[in-house]
Amino acid sequence: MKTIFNANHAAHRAEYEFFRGEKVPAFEKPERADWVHAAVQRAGLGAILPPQAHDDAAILAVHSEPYVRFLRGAHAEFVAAGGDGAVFPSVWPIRGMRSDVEPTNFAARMGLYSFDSGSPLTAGTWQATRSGADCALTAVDLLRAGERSAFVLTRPPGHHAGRDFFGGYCFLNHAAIAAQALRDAGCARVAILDVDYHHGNGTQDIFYDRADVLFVSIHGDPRSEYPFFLGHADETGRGAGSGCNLNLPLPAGTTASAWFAALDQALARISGFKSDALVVSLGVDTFEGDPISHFKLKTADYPRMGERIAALGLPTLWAMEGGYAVAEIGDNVVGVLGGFAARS
Ligand code: OKP
Ligand code: ZN
Repeated sequence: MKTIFNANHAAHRAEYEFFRGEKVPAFEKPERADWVHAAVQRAGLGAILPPQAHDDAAILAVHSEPYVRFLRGAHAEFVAAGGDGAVFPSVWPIRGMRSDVEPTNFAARMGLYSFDSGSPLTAGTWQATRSGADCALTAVDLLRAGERSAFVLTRPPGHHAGRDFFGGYCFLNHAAIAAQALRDAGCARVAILDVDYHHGNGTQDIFYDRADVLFVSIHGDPRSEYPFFLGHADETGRGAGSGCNLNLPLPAGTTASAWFAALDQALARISGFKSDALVVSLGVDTFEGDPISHFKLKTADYPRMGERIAALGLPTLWAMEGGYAVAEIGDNVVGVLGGFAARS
């Protein structure tokens, strides 16, 4: 399996984030991608390639133009106004307020285009996530050329980013960009499987009305786990997309046996959808040692995850999402990908 590595990932680097209002050292840090990169090399998973440049069309197919324009210029705008370091939102248009009028005030636009204050926007954030999109599109090109699978190794992650908002460390939704690009390349149906500990609210938001993209997610129950306000089992899709969204929330503390039972349910639904390709949002924050998550998977469980997913027999694009247990993230990711490759 080839890996498309985003060398620009390190341009996104924050000293700290806000967690429940407290300033804490950032969990989503450059070392994460470097550890995975080293593990891919060590395991001999396959060639590690740089991304090819792609234009904005595929990004604008899933994100709104005003959002992309804002994101691209946001940090420069902050600096021009005298700001320095990372910028955080501070005010949001809650229920009953207007989201349809774009304010001129910068802080107000930060809030219009975000849903939390846990996602530092730094000088290199746009460059990092924009290169992540190029990685995702390069991986799509590889699948189009007949590769069975490809791994998008990037950060920051993407699955919390919606059509017109950032949050949860995510800015552009690389998995969604890939899924849409696969559709535009001729796949009639695409399935997305999100195995990150956190519900992929952004991906669900982007495809919720659509019958051509199935979204299936296994995650910590949002009643107690981030992102809290989406990811419940009764969210099944809307309009033409009714029945094309499956959430499998599990309680904090869930161990491998219950997690793999949910995976079987997820895979049965994907199999019945008869898609032409699969995109996996690959977070390994389901690991027992993850500092911000509460499932109990062990390193030895990850190869089995890849093996089960391989049994679908679909061209598969893997997009890196979460995983914050720095010492083990590489082995866990390569465990999944190696398990998949061994059965492909
Ligand atoms: C991103 B991904 C932790 C607070 C939680 C948001 C978590 C985003 C997870 N200090 N902040 O899904 O792994
Ligand atoms: Zn996560």
